[in-house]
Amino acid sequence: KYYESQRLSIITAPFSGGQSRSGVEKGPKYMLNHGLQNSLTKLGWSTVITEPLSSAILQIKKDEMDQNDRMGIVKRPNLVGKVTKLIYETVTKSLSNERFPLTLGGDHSIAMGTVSAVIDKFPDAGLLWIDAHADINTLTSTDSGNLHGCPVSFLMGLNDKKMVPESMEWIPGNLKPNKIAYIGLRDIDEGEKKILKNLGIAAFSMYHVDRLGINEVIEMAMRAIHPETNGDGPIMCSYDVDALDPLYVPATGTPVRGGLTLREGLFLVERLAETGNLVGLDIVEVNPDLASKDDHVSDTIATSCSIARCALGETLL
Ligand code: Z70
Ligand code: MN
Ligand code: MN
Ligand code: MN
Repeated sequence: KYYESQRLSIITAPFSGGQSRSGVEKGPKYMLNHGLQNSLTKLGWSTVITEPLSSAILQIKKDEMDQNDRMGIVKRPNLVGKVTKLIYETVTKSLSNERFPLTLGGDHSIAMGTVSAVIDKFPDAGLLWIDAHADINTLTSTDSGNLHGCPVSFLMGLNDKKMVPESMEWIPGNLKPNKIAYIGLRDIDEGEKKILKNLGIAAFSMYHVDRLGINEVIEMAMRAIHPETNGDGPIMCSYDVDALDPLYVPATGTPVRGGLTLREGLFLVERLAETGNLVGLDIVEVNPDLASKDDHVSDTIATSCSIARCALGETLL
């Protein structure tokens, strides 16, 4: 239904400023070195690589990486605001050229840019947030001050306008609570639980995956974000690799045991590909520096590239 001409942009987002562990900015390079572009070409996608942060980031880093970029405990709000705006503009350009945006992170703060751009283009898009974490902390609820734990609150406009730093004022913040569903949750802060509950957000944790099975959970999630059409409508998928069990993705910033199996994690995106409704995909939180054994890096990169290929039709006949 969408992207029938099979055009795609791989958008690199080598950004680590939304959290405190360096190395996650190396994710895109590792995935590209694994041969991701070539494998997508083999699937029939005409693919370009776009690097929104290649030159700008260096200057921005010099300006902002200093200790002054803080708002209370919130770390690097100006840097995150500027970087995510650049990503937003690049995803917007990709979409206006009818190219599927596949964005490679980087930490999950980059989704402020990618999801905002997809919603501009597809106002009725629903968001599937695949993650061990809810990433819905606000500027006041965050305990860590890491903005990769907050992108959903900005996408939904939950933060007090007077508190939002100028650099983040560009975020439309128009995502409605009934347009997001989570899959894979298992490490949620108390403040986040209250937000999810108060807003009635569809949140499928590992409990639901065990109880209902991944197939039923996906169908329920799609129906939650597109209730009027029984699940049929454009879908943006923001995929944090820590949704998967650390067995398959050990090299990530915040591994949490008891996650999705490899097949559950791949089936999820295979099903999205099958619907023809997927209009954008992020793959984030791949951190090659956080491997304690040699094969941890290759396992993590191989799994992350599989997510992209399955989402883009590899296993469809
Ligand atoms: C916590 C916070 C988070 C990923 C950690 C953790 C958020 N809720 N997200 N790792 N990918 O800091 O707000
Ligand atoms: Mn996570
Ligand atoms: Mn926590
Ligand atoms: Mn996340």
